[in-house]
Amino acid sequence: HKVCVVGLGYIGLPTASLLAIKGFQVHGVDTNPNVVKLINDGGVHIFEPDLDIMVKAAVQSGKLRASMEPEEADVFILAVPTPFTEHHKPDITYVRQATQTIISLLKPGNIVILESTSPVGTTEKIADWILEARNDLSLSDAPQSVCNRIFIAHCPERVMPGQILRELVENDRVIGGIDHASTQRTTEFYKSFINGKVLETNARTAEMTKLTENSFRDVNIAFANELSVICDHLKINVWELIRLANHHPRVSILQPGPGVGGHCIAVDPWFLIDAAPEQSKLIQTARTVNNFKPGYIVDRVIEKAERFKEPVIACLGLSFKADIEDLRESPAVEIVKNLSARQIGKLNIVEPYVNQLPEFLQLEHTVLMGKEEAIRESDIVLLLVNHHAFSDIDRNLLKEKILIDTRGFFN
Ligand code: SAJ
Repeated sequence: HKVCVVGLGYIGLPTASLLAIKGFQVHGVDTNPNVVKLINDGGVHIFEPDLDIMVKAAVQSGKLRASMEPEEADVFILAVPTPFTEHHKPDITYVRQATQTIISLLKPGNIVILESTSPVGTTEKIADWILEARNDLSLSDAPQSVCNRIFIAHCPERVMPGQILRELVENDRVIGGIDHASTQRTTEFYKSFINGKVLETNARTAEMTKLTENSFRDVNIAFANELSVICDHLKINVWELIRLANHHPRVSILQPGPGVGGHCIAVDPWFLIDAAPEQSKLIQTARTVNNFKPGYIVDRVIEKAERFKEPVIACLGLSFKADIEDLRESPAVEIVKNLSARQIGKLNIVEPYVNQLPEFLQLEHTVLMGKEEAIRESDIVLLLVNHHAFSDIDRNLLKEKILIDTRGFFN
């Protein structure tokens, strides 16, 4: 079997290399020439534990090759970004473009799989785009057209950054075909390289399942974040509160933090809200609660900083969550940017996963430092990311400091 993976990002690249390791001939496609070259040289452009080793092995085995153009294959996997516009509308331009690039290559018997998290109805749109351009292909099981048929399905990615390689193999997968035969063919394909269960449904339900999973998490984090604000008001330790409440057999509260970041949990609920604005009140409120949190933290820091003439604030962590280097859509970045714009003092920034500050933070009053040095020199310590690398921080260093611990890390 030959597989063509379109989009070599956080999902496409690990999937392409896993398939290559499992023995498929894999052709990876990316629109960025630097990414293509790097991968063909056995390198990676994203950080994910052990991904570098896997890509290298896949390329060296001769089973994985990348280019800017797709090639004929048996299976096509689309793993391109599905961002939202500034008005919170889903933007499926990349899915459309990726589909356009493979249309002329499709042959009867091919399977086209959409892995990108997508608004409900996207898989049906892919089918429409393909069949509009290729009237020689069909989705029909009628005897006269069966030899022309192709298979189209959605199999939403479900992996967690930081654990992608394990979850890619172990997680159960939901597969929703545009019709029953598409579901079956796609199921057979996934069963050949993953260990998790493969659960069959239709395309719209599969799309909705993925959006539901991430909205579930967003709503539950919002609950924890709301508790943290209530607890501040009532002078109760929210971390202790949650720990105690979670001893109840049917209570399982998530952890509050500085806000919700990344390109999934903070984005996907909008796909549901856009499709059913009147029916999605709770999901909308969760977004509001989580988006409120960074500004709330900034206000808490400013309150404390006012006591000092020239406050120095140690900001621990920039990434959107623990133990990864991804700064995109990070509430920690939003907070640090905001503090920096207000010029309230010097910011000693600590982020073990980067070698230099992103350009927008390269300012006179911001400096990237080692953790202990940054804390020693500071008046206020602002913990933003619960990186494992912070766990050996000498607690004595914190004694004289004002601590704002957004993750309950030092609790
Ligand atoms: N967060 C909290 N408190 C928590 C858990 C998370 O504040 O208790 C914050 C994190 O710090 C981070 C944000 O939420 O800023 C999102 O982090 P995450 O770990 O919840 O999720 P992601 O974005 O890394 O990955 C999610 C996963 N979805 C679910 O767990 C339902 C992953 O399985 C999906 O594949 C991924 O989104 C995706 O690509 O959609």
